[in-house]
Amino acid sequence: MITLYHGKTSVCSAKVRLGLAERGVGWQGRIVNLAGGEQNEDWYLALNPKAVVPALVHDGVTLLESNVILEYVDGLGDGPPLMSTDLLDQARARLWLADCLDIHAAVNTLTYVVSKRRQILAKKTPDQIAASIARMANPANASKRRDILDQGIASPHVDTALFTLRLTFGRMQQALIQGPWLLGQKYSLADTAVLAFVDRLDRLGLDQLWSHDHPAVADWLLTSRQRPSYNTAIESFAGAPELERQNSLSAGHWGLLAPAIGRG
Ligand SMILES: N[C@@H](CCC(=O)N[C@@H](CS)C(=O)NCC(=O)O)C(=O)O
Repeated sequence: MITLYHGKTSVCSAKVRLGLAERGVGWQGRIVNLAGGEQNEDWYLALNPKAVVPALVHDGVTLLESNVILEYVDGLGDGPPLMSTDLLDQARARLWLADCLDIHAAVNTLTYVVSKRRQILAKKTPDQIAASIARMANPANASKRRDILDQGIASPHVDTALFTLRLTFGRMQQALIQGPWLLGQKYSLADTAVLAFVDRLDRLGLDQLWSHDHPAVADWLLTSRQRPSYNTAIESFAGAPELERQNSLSAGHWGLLAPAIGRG
């Protein structure tokens, strides 16, 4: 039996759900309420002391880190895995998986800077914010959250995020010219790994990060969303992307980020 501990709109969770859907692997889910801080409760810390999702338990064994889980579930499905048997293609796919660590940090930064920060500041008093940060079991995540809530667009995390994303979309454009997929003709684990992050940025109304200079990314996103796994793993949890994008645009997300672009 496979149990996935995941967050509905968590990008790292969506990445694993995509892998499960692509490979037709059966699973049962336990949603961890991230906004409510459930990841910091003792029962979850016993599974993942880093207080982050996803965690996957298979026959009593706990696996952590979305990259590791993704490669594991890829091996569980019937038929050929999404990770190629060619050594060079494996290395190229693993480079995308490795990049996902930085890409996730960047997407997390922008999610908080353009969207969640405003919601949190509007809903919670300074004392409530301090208390919820004090409850965060992971000190690295807590200090990043504090900095972004305090500084918003001026946080140094924003420059780091924009640097990462400039490299990412440049690299994606270059790879996708030989596409339609990141490794060329064949859909691979690299595409599965990266999709949830680009999908989130698009939902945040930040598609101008790639739409002018890296148009192949937009085509790849469109094609990826047409795969049945997208609906099963992302849309059925997060809702319709276009609706969210329109809401994000009217909330002025892009306008908030744009001044930082020349700086990043
Ligand atoms: N490197 C980890 C990162 C996991 C991670 O940071 N997950 C986020 C959700 S996408 C989380 O659980 N955040 C907890 C929090 O915000 O307190 C992975 O890829 O699994």
